Amino acid sequence: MAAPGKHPEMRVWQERPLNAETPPHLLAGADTTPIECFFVRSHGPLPEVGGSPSLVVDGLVGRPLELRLAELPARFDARTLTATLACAGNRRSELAALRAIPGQIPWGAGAIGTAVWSGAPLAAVLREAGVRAGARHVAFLGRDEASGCAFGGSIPLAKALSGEVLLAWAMNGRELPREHGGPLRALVPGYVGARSVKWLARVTVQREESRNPFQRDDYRLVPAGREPGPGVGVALGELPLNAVILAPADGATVPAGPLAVEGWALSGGGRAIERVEVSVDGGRAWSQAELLEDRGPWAWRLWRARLALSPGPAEIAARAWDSSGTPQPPDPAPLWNPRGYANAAWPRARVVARA
Ligand SMILES: Nc1nc2c(c(=O)[nH]1)N[C@H]1C(S)=C(S)[C@@H](COP(=O)(O)O)O[C@H]1N2
Ligand SMILES: [Mo]
Repeated sequence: MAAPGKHPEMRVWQERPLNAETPPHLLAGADTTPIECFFVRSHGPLPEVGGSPSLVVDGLVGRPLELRLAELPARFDARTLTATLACAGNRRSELAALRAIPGQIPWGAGAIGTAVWSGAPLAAVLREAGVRAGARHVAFLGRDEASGCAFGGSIPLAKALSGEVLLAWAMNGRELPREHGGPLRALVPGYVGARSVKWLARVTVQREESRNPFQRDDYRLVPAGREPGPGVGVALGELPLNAVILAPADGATVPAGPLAVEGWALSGGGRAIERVEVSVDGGRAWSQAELLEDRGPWAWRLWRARLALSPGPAEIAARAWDSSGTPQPPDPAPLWNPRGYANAAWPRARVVARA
């Protein structure tokens, strides 16, 4: 299966709607991900956005707005930032290997990418509308029909006013591509991808969290042993501290001797990556990885290390720390949850070194 406009080596889980992940070798070595290599996660068909579409801003505001999308760049000062977008279901396959997770795409570690996004800060738009007392959340609504309703979700008002949340119309210096939510999407850095609502039609300031099924039923961390349902568990927001090994591939055969290992580390909430360590014996002894260029608080930090492998099997592991000092959990088993979200266990690559 191939996806139009996408790299031929993308892993296509579903063609219509398009759901495709990036294989590790296309993510390695590039701190921003080219659009043709950027993962796509869509719950419903691409909406037709014709005519002169507008964005409605309503709810608990002093002045409801209806903004023509074409006028946004002239009306608001654009902000450009580098941010990693990660699906909450990234690395689900490792959880599904422990216990089945039916009805969900078994993403590997490639439902993630980093781009340079430009748009109007949501804070500036909300300032123009005037947020009223009692407001606690800001809800987004898309134009697509995803399982019977438009896709939507919400974020806390404090995050919405933070300045880093964009109403984005450009990605990597190009007009926002349709499959990534063009002409306009929300971009919520440091949060699970699901809150970065594509094909944005409406922004509603409100007292409560969004009642959209993708906030109320889906994209919630449900305790193991409970049935997912409306309001069960917590709505996902900030991303956990996470890291992935991009090379060597899990299961690879490599020459014994020096081995280059590379990957990414990312934290939510804008916390900086302080340290990444790698192990060649499954996590008993560790050595420091080198952190590559810092692209700011919302982007992953690429890292690399050189290890020495003796002939035979080896288990390479990695772990990251962020500025809060939080460690990553060693194993995915205690993280298992019915929908398979938020796997942030140490990444491991089992390899065989040949003399
Ligand atoms: N309108 C709409 N917005 C959406 C989605 C969707 O299906 N419809 N999928 C969400 C999910 S789950 C993710 S991970 C990201 C994926 O963004 P991308 O396809 O640009 O990579 O978009 C989010 N925004
Ligand atoms: Mo997602």
